[in-house]
Amino acid sequence: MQTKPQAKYLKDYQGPSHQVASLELTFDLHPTKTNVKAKARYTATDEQTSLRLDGVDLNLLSVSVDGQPFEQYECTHEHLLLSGLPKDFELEIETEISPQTNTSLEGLYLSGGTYCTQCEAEGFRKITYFLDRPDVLTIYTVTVIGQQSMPHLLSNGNQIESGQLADGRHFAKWHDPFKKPSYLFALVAGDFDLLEDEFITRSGRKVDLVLFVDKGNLTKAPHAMASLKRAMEWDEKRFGLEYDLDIYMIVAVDFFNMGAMENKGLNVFNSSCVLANQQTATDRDYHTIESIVGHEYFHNWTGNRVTCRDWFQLSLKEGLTVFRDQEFSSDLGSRGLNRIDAVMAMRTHQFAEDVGPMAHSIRPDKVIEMNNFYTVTVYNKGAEVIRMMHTILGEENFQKGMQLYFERHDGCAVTCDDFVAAMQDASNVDLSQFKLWYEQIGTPMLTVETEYRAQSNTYACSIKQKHAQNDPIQSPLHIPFAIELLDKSGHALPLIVNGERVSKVIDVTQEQQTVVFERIPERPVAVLLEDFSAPVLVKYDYHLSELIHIIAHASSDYARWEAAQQAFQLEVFKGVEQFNSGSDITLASELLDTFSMLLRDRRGDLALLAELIRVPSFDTLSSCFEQTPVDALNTCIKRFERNIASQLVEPLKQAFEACEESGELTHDAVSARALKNVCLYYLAMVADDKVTKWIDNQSESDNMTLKFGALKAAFNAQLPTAEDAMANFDSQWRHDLLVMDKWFALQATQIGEQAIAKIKSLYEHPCFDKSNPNRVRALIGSFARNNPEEFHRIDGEGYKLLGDLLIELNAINPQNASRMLTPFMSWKRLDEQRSKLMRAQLERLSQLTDLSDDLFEKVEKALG
Ligand code: B3K
Ligand code: ZN
Repeated sequence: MQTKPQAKYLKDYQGPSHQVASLELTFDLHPTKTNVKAKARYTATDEQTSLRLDGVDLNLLSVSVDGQPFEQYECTHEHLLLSGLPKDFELEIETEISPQTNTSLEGLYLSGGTYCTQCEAEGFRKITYFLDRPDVLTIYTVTVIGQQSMPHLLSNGNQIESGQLADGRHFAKWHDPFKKPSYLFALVAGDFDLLEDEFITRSGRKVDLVLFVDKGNLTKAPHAMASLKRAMEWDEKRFGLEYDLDIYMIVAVDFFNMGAMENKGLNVFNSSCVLANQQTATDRDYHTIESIVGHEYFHNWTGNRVTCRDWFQLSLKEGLTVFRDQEFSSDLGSRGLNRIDAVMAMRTHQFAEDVGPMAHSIRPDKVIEMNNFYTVTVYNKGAEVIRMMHTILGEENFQKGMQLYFERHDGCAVTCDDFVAAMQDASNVDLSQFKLWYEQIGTPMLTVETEYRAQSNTYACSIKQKHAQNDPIQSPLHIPFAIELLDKSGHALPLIVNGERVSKVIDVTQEQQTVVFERIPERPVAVLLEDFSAPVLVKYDYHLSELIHIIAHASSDYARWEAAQQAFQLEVFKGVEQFNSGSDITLASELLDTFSMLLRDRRGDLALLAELIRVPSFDTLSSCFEQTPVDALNTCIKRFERNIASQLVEPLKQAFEACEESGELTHDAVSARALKNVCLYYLAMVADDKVTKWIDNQSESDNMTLKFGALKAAFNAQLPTAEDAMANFDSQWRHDLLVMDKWFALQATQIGEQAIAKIKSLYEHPCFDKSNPNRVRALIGSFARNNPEEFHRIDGEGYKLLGDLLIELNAINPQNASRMLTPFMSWKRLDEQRSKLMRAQLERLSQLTDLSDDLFEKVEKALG
């Protein structure tokens, strides 16, 4: 019988039993018999004589204490328990591990022919026995021994020695002068092409920058390098933070569970988040790469120099670093569009997590498998909480807070409370009520009512806050609520309260609050929660005409997009009713007219225009319903798209033709391509000869954004040419798996009686590989997320496809399996028949005898 995985609780936190002064590691690399020697100086923090080290899947070869063989130990499945120890001693442990058979991609593993490591959160224990917890920081010296066929032997910090060995192998020795926790350790060994550059810091130090990519991929490396240099410069300018080592290395590997990892001085990246040129990568990919390169770089201060005391504090580094990478992208690109991206992630994924069985606060207090908590809540909502502090304090005070945080905690492992305390002390702004954001669970709801009083020229706005049912915190939160009042021409009216001009951010701190704005000459249109100033839901009875007014006239890109989203929402509510009563589903003509006007006008950012006229996704819209009306929603989305296509043929054509697209990577060119692709997507649904020709031409483009845009348009509209186009793409790109991922993702969106069988048959495609997370995510992740029609088939075949795969992944790669399981977490929000079918898949999983902790935790919660 398997023992039930045990949960850990924040309330049980205790400091480490020992401090570690230094750690010397020696790796003798071998695919199945890598020898690891770990020599460390331990000092007990009190009188105890025993030490419990973490270690999993290790073959223990020997233990010695102060140079003498030591036998007073017990070795269990997850620990090494030593007893009868002095207070201060040197411990040397020799173990053997097998990177080749490690398909979990955690610990030391082989990716293609490259050795690499992934230690966050608790992967170091798969390498050697150690106090594998973030509050044990020490100085690492690492020797890597390998074959000559692996010319590059890398670890953190600076290389201090290297040389040949008698047996024809060679070694390299690395020393990292900064104390770090085990999760930031990294080792890489392989044969690469190198892109080298340098950066001079503002204090004049030279830093070598090296990008290691698979042989033959050098033409795809410059964008990541340029992104890194931009990130280094930006962090100096905006946060005053400078890089601290003499070398910064990034290695791209093909087998990786997430985007990238911020190991000190030696980032390991998923190759999909590094490699790009215009032939192989879309503009979106370029943006993602810049933001992830930035994110990992920014961790050097927020995460590495100041790290987390325990894993419950993960948002301390992740929420803050996401906030920093969002600001980086916004300062360098379009603030409005970046905000739209961030809010979309919140609304579509985080709000869904909040109403599902995995709902947790940004600082969770109970965890079974830590890898399950690298969530949109900890990351994205965590970033929103930091953003609210920034809004409340303002940039200047926020930066003072950051400075104080580093002054107090550099080199330490701290808590979210420590961060808030630094912000509060530096700014003298009381954040005691605000701190509840770290504990509350679920999405708070603000109900807003407004009243215009013509006699007094006042506009009263009353706001009521309500917590989610599953929220343990039921006292009011401190919510920065931004509001704008637009006049008839769309200009923001000055906000005057009690005779004084006030900022647009209202501090909502009570359960119910009313603000009366004065000197309002006419009934205004209210823009509520401007810029998504807090991660909350707003309930307000908008009239479609008010939303159209905002879309057409507001000056803020974000407000216009938000209004378009709300308008689609209103239309969907109406459409679902029409579906239920069997009547025709159509988009309101006022909305179509507005889109038509915008397309003809083409003022402002074309990428924004592309976003304005895009019908929100199934997942985004389903979050507006307590129970997802699957069939009605699928029908509405399709009908709306066809409506736009058929009613706006001319303006869409006009816009498509008018888009000057220079083929460059400037913001304007990227925006033009975005609009072109949206136009083509719609036009393909009503394709005439002209449109077909445009699609054919664009499919030949050597710019991947355009090429793939055309392919997607043809495939989605099931044009007669689509099948050949897909086959051509396949034969053109088989040599490039990252490009093939786009093809797999598109294949996954196909519909029709044979869809499931066809998607399943792609498992046999020569490029597909279930042990590679990128392939799995491209095909099956995209199926579950972007193909609601087939995934939610009423015969349950879509759920079965995912269920079958999860059973296989559970044995290969539990972390990836657990992430892929997420769509099943919302089974309770489906109709009776579908929820039964989904539940049946969860039950199948729960019966597995070798169910991983990762899946166990989520399945148990889902079924509980
Ligand atoms: N810190 C890593 C994520 C590690 C995930 C472990 N399951 C990447 C990042 O957030 O920057
Ligand atoms: Zn991060």
